[in-house]
This record gives sequence, structure tokens and C-alpha cells, in this order.
Amino acid sequence: MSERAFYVTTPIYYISGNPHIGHVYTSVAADTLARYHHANGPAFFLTGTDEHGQKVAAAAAEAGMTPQAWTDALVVKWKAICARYDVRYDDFIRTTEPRHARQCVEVFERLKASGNVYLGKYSGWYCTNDETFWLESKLIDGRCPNPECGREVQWLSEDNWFFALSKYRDRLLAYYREHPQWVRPERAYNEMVATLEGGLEDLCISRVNLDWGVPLPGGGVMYVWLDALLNYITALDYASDGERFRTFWPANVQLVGKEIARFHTIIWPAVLWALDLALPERVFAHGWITLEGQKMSKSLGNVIDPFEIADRFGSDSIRYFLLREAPFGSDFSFSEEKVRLRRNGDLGNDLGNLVKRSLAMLVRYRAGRVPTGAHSALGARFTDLGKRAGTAIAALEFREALEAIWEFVTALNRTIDEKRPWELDKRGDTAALDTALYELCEGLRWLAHLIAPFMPTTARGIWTQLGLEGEPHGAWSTELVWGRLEPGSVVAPSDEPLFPRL
Ligand code: ME8
Repeated sequence: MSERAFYVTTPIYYISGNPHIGHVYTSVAADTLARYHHANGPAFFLTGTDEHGQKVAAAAAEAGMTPQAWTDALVVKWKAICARYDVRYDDFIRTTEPRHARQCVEVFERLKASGNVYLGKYSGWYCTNDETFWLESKLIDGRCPNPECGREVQWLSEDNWFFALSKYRDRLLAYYREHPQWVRPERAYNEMVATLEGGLEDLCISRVNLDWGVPLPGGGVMYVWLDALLNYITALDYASDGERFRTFWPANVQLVGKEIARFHTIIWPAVLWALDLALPERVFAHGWITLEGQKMSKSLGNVIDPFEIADRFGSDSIRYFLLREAPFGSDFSFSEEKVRLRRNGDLGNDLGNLVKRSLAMLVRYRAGRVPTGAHSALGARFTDLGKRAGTAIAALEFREALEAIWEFVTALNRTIDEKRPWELDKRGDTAALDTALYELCEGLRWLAHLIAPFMPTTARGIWTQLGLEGEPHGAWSTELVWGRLEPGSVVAPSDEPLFPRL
């Protein structure tokens, strides 16, 4: 992992409706990364809500509320869903906060002063759902060309401010060529290179006839996408060169869904350059959760309520499912059946039973007191597990990290099946029984640390049952040293299974 402070962001979500499981997906991935990095050094995890724009204003109007009252009411749910899924952010930014608006204006002034912003006339099409300006040539049958949208577009003819995006095209292309890792996965990288090769237009960054947005000097409001992108630096007190900014910028990882990669990997880097700032190390455009072949989205209405499924399956089961089901860059379909299989299989049968059986045997054969174990072949076999899983996490290969951890779960279960502690007890083979029981308990201590970034509640549950002080966490290189579990410590097994069968 990198030596310097770690900064990870999610997109800020439109507050035009309720959160769905797609939003939880990005937030859980960011939280897992953040928990891992927090345990290993200074780290900062930012998320929040995108509260301006026509889409939000329209949702408020439909509810008969002012946009501000609407966002104030709804943000409660967006924070609650973080709490429900143990998404432990360091800051939650709302674009309606004064700290944000103030800095947006400051950025606008700086861009104007450096000749990156000029006044012009925008005549063209606008899609409110996507909050995007479209060239006429891109429209499909006169409608929004985004296949997920396809809505009517509106004609705008306004005097507006423009950002000189086109002049950054060559520099962007050169940067892409020199930094093939900066946009991941490769599919997103290739798409963005193709877009750049097709040419760039300057970007309209104000809306004169709207009032729900960051007010600009001289009238109008800032284009909602510029306002939104700036959250990544305003939350760090960029404009006053705050300590947070100096510590955490540039971001290490910016997570986005692939549909908004273009904003983050073409417009955003150009804005950063225009401000003389460094680019994030990596933008990762993850795949979509689909339902019956279509992207799950607020506008299509085919959404899964994340509160409801957390109540039924448990938040950690969903966290596990989301990160285990598919490689992070790929789409995958959501179904309760698949969640149930993971929950009853990997979590209930493999992990839950391992904890239950191991602790029950310790209680039965050693009155719950951890014995002294002789040299363990198992410990030796897995010495590099923390390193392997850590490398996978740092590369955002969550599934691969979990697979590596589950090899260990499987090995521990096999230890029980092969060593058969009940037979060792019957035979009176005290040394072998001590070794087996120690291996299992020490293995559980390892597992609590290993799963802590992924399933924080379950990790704490295992930790408590082991009767340990403190908290399990992702500092694997220091904690995953075989033999650190102290012989003589007393476990506190629970009667409640970690993952009751569904
Ligand atoms: O685009 N599968 O907000 P948004 C996976 N406000 N991830 C999904 C998903 C799905 N089906 N649906 C949503 C916006 N997401 C802007 C962003 S950032 C400066 C401004 C996740 O409410 C994914 O991260 O439409 C996606 O990019 C984001 O939610 C879009 O949220």
C-alpha cells in the first residue's frame, strides 16, 4: 500500500429519491477500502449528496416542497442507509452547505482569472434526467441518447459561461497514454480514449434561467455537474488550502459507476489542471447491478430497497454478497435467491458453523480456555494470506480478496474434519487436541481481522466471542502473526448463530 495518506470518494448521489442497492454497492466498496486503509495509516473517506440541479428541483416540486425543504427531509435517509450498512464515512458533504457553495464561487473566479472560463451563448439540447448537454448529432430520434434514459430533451438558448475543455484534449490523451492505470477497468479506459480521439467541445458551466444551484456572481447558477465534481475538493477545504486538503489531495481512488466515468475522467481532470491541481491516482468505474437484464436505477424504477433487504438478510450478508458476487468492474444481476445462497453457504455453513463448532469444542474439552498449541502447520501455510488479501484490496479486487480469505475458512473447517478433536479427546491425545483447538481459535482471531473491512459487525461478533479486548481491524501485516492469541484466555461463545439459516 502507498505510504502517504489515503483518500477515497464515492459519487455524491442525487437526492431526487430514496437510496437503492446500487448506491449501497459503491458506498460499501468505498467503506471496505477505507476501513482497510484506516487501519494502516491516515485515511479519509468522503461521500455525500448532490442536491442541486433541475432533477432535484423537479422532484421537490412534485412533492409540493421547496428544494431546500425536500433535500433536508431526504438527506436523513441517505445518512441512515450509511448507518444501516456500517458505512463509516469521515465526511458527508451536501452540496447545499455554505462551505461548498462558497468554494464553488471561489473556483469559478479562479478559472475565470486564469482564462479557462469565458462568456458565450449556449444554444443546444439539455437532458434534465442526466443533467447533460447534448450535441444535436448525438441525439437518437431527437431524444436523449443515453440508453438508460431516452427521454425528451429541451432546447436551450442562453448566454452562459463556458469552460475551455477542448484545449485540454491533447494533454488528456497524452496523460492517458502515459498512465494506463489511471482509469480502470480497461474497458472504461478504452472508451474514454475513444471519446477523446473523437474530439472535445467546450463545456457550458452555468444556467442563467435556473435558481436552484450555486449562485454565480452576475446571475445564474453553476452547472450542476461542475458543482457536484467540486465536492471532492471542497470537502477538504481546498479554497483555504486547509490541512485536510494538503494531507489528502490528490485522491487515491475515486469510485464511480461506469455511466458517469466521462465526467470523472475527462471533465474532472481538465478542471483540476485548470486549477493547477494534481489528478487522482485512479478513477475506478465499477459495473452495474442489474435486475432482469436492465440497470437498476431510480429513473427506471426497478430498484431494491436496501433498508428492507438489510432487515431480512442482515447488512453484512448484503455487504458480502455485493463484493463477492462479481469482479468489481463487471455488471451482475441481483436476485434474492443468489443472496440466500451466499448467506446460507459461504456465511452460514462455512464461516458461521466454523465459529460455532470451534468454540463449542473449546468449551467442551478445555472449559473455554485457550490451550497452548504446539507448532502449527496451518499457520505456516497461510503466512502470506494477509499480504495476498491486502494486495487484492489495494487493487480493488474485492472478490479475489474474499476468495483468498475463504481458502482459510475452508482450511480451518478441514482441520476439524481431519483432526477430529472428539476422537483425540477420546484417545486422550492431549497435545494433539491442544494444538487443534489452538489452531481453530487462532484461526478465528485471524478471520475476525481479515473480514473486518468487509463485514465489520460479524468481525466484532467473532472477536467478542473470542473474549478479546479491543477491535478487529485491517492492520493485517502486524496482526496476522501466528501465535498472538494468548493461551489461557477465555472465550465467550454466544448461543445466537452468526448467520441463522434462512
Ligand atoms: O450520477 N449499479 O448520482 P446518482 C451499481 N449525482 N451502482 C449504481 C447503480 C447500479 N444499478 N445505480 C447507482 C449521480 N449506482 C451524480 C453523481 S458525482 C460528482 C455526481 C451508484 O444518484 C454508482 O456509483 O445517479 C453510480 O455512479 C451512482 O450510484 C449514481 O448515483
